[in-house]
Amino acid sequence: MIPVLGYEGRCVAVLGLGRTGLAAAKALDAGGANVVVWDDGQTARDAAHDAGYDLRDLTKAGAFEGVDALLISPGIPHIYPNPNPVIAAAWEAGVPVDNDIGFFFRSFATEDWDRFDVQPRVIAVTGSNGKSTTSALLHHILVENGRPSQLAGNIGRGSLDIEPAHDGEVVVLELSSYQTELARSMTPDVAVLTNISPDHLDRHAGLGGYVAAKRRLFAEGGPDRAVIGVDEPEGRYLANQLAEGPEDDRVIRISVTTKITRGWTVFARKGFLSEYRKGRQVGSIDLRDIAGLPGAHNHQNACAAYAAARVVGLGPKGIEAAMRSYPGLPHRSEVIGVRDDVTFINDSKATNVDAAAKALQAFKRVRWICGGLQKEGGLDGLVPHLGSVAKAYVIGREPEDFARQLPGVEAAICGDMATAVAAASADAEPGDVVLLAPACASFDQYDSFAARGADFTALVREVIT
Ligand code: UMA
Repeated sequence: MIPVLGYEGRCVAVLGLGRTGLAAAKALDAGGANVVVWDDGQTARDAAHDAGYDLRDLTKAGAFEGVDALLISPGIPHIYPNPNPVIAAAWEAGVPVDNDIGFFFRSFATEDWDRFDVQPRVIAVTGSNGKSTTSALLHHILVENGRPSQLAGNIGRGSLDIEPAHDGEVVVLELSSYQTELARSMTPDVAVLTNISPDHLDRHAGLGGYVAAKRRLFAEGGPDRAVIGVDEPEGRYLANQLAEGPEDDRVIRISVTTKITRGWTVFARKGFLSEYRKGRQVGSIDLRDIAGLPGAHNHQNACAAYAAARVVGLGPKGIEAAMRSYPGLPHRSEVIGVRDDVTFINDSKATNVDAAAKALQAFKRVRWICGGLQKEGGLDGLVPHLGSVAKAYVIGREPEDFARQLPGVEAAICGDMATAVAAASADAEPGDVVLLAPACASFDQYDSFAARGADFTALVREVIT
């Protein structure tokens, strides 16, 4: 764990006792802070009490008396749609509100680093889709090339949970908009934006707020290098703002639609990744047969991870070799198995329209398991990408409403996963892909996208064995 610096003998309150909050409470304690904790849920409070944490009811009047800072978890709304009442009370009491990312950046560098030959670096990865794959792939590339690396953040491990840095270490932090919006310090050496599409609009009061939350990582963090996906106007705007001109190689532009040869660029077209610097091609990789990275959306992730790995000094050959051994992440383009030339793929993490559209584009003929809790903005973004869909098998509490929004697509109203998997596998013909890519959150039927993906995986295993 990273002991939190600067709060010795001072009182810090922690709201939210999941992966972030518990790791933060430990890290604060290790740094000598007086830690009080609270969670709106009784179960989490009971668990914290049993683990010996000092509970303080932060919902009570005067609870912030003597508190120097409040650290909150990313899942707790801090402004939209409404601030959590505890956070509103902290504002009222003038107590600074921060998150684990802010505390991490203020505590990561220590005096030990004076003895290191190579200063540790932090690469922070954000974006609407692909940030987990980009982060995990980058971590894998670093480790395979002999660089010490740790992976944390939105990918499932609280940032304060990692070990203090080794000589030459690279920490890869996946950051969500919830995290970048609030952190009071964010000073990565390299910042990466994969892409932008609408997501979490309720938490940011719309697309403008969402983009502004992500932009903080670049505008307030002041990274030495920025790797930016420029296939959407938001990315082009950000790259333009950060660079002095097209040749300014502090900004590395990545694309899966356009060949860009001015400045420092990495792009993938027709399955080939190319790196250009100062007008010359300096690296290339044939991505087409890399099993762990199928489809243009994964090629975008490959471009982002490649660019960040180049920034910390790795060579194209070593990066390519590591990409070939990348095992993939659960619930992201995860091949569960093949039966009678039908491939079953779990992309439960495709929780929004853009991610599902990208998954659909990666395959030729799809039996598509979709639906769930729809996000704001509707399904219009899917419509241009339905050409590969042989039939949709719709799950969720309101499958009829989802199916109505898929013009020209034959749709079976399945309701639950078991019905959908049974129907899709019965209908599938050789060469088809049975794809779970819901374009929705899971919370109407599951606790998380991971639970939904695990259900799909278990049902598919019954079918294929
Ligand atoms: N809680 C309250 N009050 C509230 C809401 C929640 O007290 O109003 C409490 C809950 O009772 C619970 C705790 O807060 O005990 C949960 O906090 P949390 O939801 O932030 O969950 P963590 O376990 O800390 O996980 C968080 C991230 N979760 C979210 O952003 C929702 C994890 O990302 C991340 O991996 C983890 O920190 C470690 O950094 C998950 C996620 O779904 C994967 N992220 C979203 C996404 O990818 O779309 C952004």
